[in-house]
Amino acid sequence: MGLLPFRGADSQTLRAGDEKGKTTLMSKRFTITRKPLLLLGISAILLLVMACAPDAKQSTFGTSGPVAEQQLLLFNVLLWVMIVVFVLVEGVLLYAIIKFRRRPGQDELPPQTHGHTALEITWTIVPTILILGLGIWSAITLFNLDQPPAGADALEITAVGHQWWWEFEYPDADGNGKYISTANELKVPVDRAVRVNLRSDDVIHSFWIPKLAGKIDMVPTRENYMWFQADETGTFYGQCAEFCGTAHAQMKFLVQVLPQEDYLDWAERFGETPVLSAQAQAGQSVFNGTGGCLVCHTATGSDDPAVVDSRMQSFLTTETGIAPGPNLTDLATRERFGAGLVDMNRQNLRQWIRNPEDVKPGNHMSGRAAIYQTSDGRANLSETEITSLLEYLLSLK
Ligand code: HEC
Ligand SMILES: [Cu+2]
Repeated sequence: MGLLPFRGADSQTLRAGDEKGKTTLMSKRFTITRKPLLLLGISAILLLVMACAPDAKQSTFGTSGPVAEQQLLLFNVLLWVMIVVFVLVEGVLLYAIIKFRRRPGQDELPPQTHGHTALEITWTIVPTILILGLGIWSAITLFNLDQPPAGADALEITAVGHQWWWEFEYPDADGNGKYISTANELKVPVDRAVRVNLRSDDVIHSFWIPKLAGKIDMVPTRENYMWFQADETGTFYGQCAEFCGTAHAQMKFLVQVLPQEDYLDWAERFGETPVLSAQAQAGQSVFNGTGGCLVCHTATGSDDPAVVDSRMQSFLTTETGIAPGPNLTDLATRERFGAGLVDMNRQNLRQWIRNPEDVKPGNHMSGRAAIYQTSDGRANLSETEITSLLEYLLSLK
């Protein structure tokens, strides 16, 4: 029975000689390949099922806002309609293949017919209605999700993609015209629509917060936009979804969805001068002086757009020295750093300062900052300097 697929060949070639020998040879070959195939099949199914876990941090199957919800609904309906059509069509096909197969001893052609008007009309009209319906509904959803609902008082944000981190600008963060620019962690209020303008300063990136909204590309010289709204507070995970170079897979970000008051509190306090211990003050001197951090990072409030532009110009026209770096003003309030890559704590931060290349290969900090142009790529700073620098960085909140 296991040799069923080979029956046709068998009955012709085996009759002549050693029937038994041939059979065992074939069944042996069959068992040799079956096991890895089975394992492969099981792992493929497991992987597929794991990908659907709605609780996974970047799963699109567990949504937390209206935009992602409508996109998921559209996806689910399209998927299930297609599954039903697939099963129906393949089912009828299999039924016909089996039921009308050629039987042994049946040598004449069966009666030949051509066309069946009722059937042909049905299988033209039903798919047309399905495709038109789903197509029109997809287009309606697309237009519905284009802009936040009228009168929603959306929070306006501009997200700029850089190799390989995110800059976030708030033209009016607190409702009183306060401009904020920060990086890698987007803080937004819960239950309020957020409209995001998407730009890129270098190559094409794609902005994606799987649980809140689908991805939209960030294309240099062209401004795109999208919006989302979070229905619950918490941390959401974002990811660059367009290959943008060496550290593309490590170009992540976090969205901190805060209660309204906490968000406003953050916005109002952003850029206030932090309290610095004596050691942190020593760290600040390293930051502004020997460390050369100031060349690429601002740590005392929002970035001046003109300064960001000039850093960008240097980045484009020189090999080393300057690159636009993430704003560090509220670094210590962030849960992660390195563009969502590692947890924010003293130990990880120390590792980053010593040698960013170890943490995030290819990044433009170790590639360009003067202090890392050493034979082993480690910071040209003493341990005392690094320790006070850490003290300073951890006071930035
Ligand atoms: C040549 C420009 C440049 C210099 C100089 C530089 N950095 Fe950076 N820095 C960057 C870039 C670019 C990134 C983003 C790297 C990435 O995530 O790919 C970065 C990232 C960081 C981050 C992580 C921020 C986050 O939110 O993820 C910290 C912290 C940091 N730098 C601290 C420093 C300190 C401290 C110094 C001085 C010792 C320094 N940098 C010098 C360009 C620079
Ligand atoms: Cu990217």
